Amino acid sequence: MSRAVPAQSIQTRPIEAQAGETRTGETRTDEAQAPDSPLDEAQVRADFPILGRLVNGRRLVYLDSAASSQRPRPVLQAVERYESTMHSNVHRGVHSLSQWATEAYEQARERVRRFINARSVREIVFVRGTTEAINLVAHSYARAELGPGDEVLITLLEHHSNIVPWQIVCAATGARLRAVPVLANGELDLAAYHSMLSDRTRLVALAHVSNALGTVLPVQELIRAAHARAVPVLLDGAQAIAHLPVVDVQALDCDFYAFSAHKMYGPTGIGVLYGRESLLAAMPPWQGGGDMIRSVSIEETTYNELPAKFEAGTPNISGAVGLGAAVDYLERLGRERVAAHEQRLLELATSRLASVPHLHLVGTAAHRAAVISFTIDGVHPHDIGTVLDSEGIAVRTGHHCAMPLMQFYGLPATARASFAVYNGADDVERLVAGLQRVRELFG
Ligand code: 7TS
Repeated sequence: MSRAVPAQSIQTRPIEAQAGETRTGETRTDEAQAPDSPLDEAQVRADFPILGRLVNGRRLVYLDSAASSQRPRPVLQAVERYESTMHSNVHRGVHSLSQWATEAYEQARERVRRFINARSVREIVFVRGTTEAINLVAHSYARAELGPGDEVLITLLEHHSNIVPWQIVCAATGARLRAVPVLANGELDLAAYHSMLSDRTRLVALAHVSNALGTVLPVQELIRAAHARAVPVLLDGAQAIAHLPVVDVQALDCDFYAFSAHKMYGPTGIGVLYGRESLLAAMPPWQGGGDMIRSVSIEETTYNELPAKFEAGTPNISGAVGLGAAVDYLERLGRERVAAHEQRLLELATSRLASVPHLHLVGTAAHRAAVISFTIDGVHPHDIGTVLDSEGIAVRTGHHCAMPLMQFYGLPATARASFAVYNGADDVERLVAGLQRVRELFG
């Protein structure tokens, strides 16, 4: 069971061809753009085939990228090329397809390592997504570390996937889950964080960016304070990874970082757990099966090295390939340019929505990613979403899997517009016009 495939053993170079293909003009994003020039909106939009379709007779305005982003042609092509020219199982065979598949899978891991600046590919575990990454840490790391009297510290603005796994392990171990409150504007109550961090805290788990409000947490300060007490920190990066100008796990000095490919222009069913190698090495496997073992007898099993120890069973190989292509795509666009584009949209949308009568923004933190939650007096958010859909505009309505936060605001739900690289000022105008229509229909 070899993990590394010697380059000279490969007859053709399928992955290089794949990467090359995305550079030959089949995608329209312009590599020659100067790093500080603005994003070419028309070119980027043309990369996403789904944006060409009509919804209810109107050009689709997709403002639900926080739930799942769309995929550009280079990602679709990379997955199709993998599936149609090199699919086999990984880490198993001497035959060529298995070697190509293994190389494709492991090259994707290296791309992810570089993307988040991890020290080693041993720190990059492929999982199904953010949810599975957090559950892995909860069940492998926290279950062994926690006992009665210990505390896990989260915040009130977490997605359910950064709440429920901790409730489950706390119930199993007798530990206590505590949530740091937020301020009315959606920022974290920093004074409360510092006072709640204590000798009992064994783990801190925080959203890097809130999915419901867009708040960007000052994670470096929060991590420094936790580390001063030797408490490890997990960051839920689901909403950060595709939207911040940089995510550098070494600069952040976080211990775990979780994200999903489908929120960064990659496929569903694949995501990443970054873990500091010293922690991952000491953690027991979570799931047992093929690929995660070195040798098995009925009496005893020895485990494979990192990261295979945490990747039991046949993985999502084409998903990893698609994730690798999504990393390339974001890097070609330039993450700073993407973040600047989205910040301009956020400013525009914030000021344009302020012109809609009886509309209230929920969450106005000073540092926000391009997510806007809002309510309109007298109109249920689901009705807002339904009317907008009839106009071809996709937003999410509901509690955004952040029910404790909604409770804090005394709201059952909000409408949420979340922006991505393919949105433009015209989308903001369509949203504002759609909201005027909501007002007309609901008086
Ligand atoms: N953490 C955050 C901050 C999220 O926004 C989400 C998904 C998850 C975790 C879970 O990610 P998954 O890929 O494992 O499902 N957020 C949303 C959302 O805002 N609307 O739909 C899903």
